[in-house]
Amino acid sequence: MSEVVYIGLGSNLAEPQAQLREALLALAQLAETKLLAVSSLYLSDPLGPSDQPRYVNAVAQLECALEPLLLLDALQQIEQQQGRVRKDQRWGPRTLDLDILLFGQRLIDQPRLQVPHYHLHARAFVLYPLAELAGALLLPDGRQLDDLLRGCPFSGLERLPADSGAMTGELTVTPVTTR
Ligand code: ROI
Repeated sequence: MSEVVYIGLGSNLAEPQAQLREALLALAQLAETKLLAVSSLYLSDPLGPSDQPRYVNAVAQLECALEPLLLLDALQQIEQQQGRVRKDQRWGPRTLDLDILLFGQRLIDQPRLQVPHYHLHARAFVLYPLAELAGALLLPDGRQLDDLLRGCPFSGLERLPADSGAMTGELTVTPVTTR
């Protein structure tokens, strides 16, 4: 059975837009997975230490028949391929972060994976791109995306124009901009 999955993408090192573009190409090639849509790209102020570059963030919508932990393995492999080095510094800069935000209507609480993503509700750089792809989303724990958006101001965020980034060229997913 396939489920609709939302992945958060983030990068603030080594040409962040190119990192996201590479990652989207890799997501489009995953087994048992179809890339359905990609949000706009957003520039965002760093959450965490402020002496790091701004991030580029986006959200991708997949249809996925892999089990969640297998998808997590695949995402971590993409992060590694793109030079992700796990450092000691908490919330430091990174070449690529791929987070499973939502996996169908599943609630997952395992050591390696918590879904919905723990910090989803508090992160404008996740909620606003997610809202582009999924207007009236009901989370599996009963929360409404609209309510989360109301509690999370659009601050420190800048939506980049559609032609500026990851979705051009051989990747033919149309950015969905309903908001
Ligand atoms: N800050 C922003 N703006 N975007 C991110 O993707 C991001 N990712 C992280 C931390 C370090 C928490 N800060 C971030 O992992």
